[in-house]
Amino acid sequence: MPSEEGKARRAAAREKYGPQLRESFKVLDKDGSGYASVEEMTKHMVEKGMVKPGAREKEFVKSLNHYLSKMNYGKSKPGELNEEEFVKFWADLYALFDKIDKDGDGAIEIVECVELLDERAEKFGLTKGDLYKRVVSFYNKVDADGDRKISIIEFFLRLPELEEALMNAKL
Ligand SMILES: [Ca+2]
Ligand SMILES: [Ca+2]
Ligand SMILES: [Ca+2]
Repeated sequence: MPSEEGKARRAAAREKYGPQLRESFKVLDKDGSGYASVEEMTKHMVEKGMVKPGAREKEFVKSLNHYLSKMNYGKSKPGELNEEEFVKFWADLYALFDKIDKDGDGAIEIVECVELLDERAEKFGLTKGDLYKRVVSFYNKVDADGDRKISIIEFFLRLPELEEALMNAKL
């Protein structure tokens, strides 16, 4: 739901991450089509070492497709993003991530997760203890490399699942 606060956050993220995203776009659009395909984006992430080839790569493709179809991005060409759409897509993800990453160190620590969900405990009819247990178990799943930090990529890979869990109050 678009709110003034959310709008401001997304605008700030576009400003902050725009230059590096435009830089990435130029590099990854290997065929010079002016569009970033799922394949080009995935390849780029693997080349940069942000996504491990194999199972993680498949998960990345799955998340990407999920959002490309769901969020009405890639309007000018189905399944691909032009430069503006690309910047918007990833900056919006950063905006969401930065909102949870309260201390701004570029990673989501468990305490930041708990803070985020604290206010939902009541809504879900859970005690804080219950909620904490569930957060810890979900956190460990998201934190695939086990370094006790959720990176932007780990976040992206599990976001569809997290959203579903929140919607169905299963978390
Ligand atoms: Ca291309
Ligand atoms: Ca943090
Ligand atoms: Ca991690």
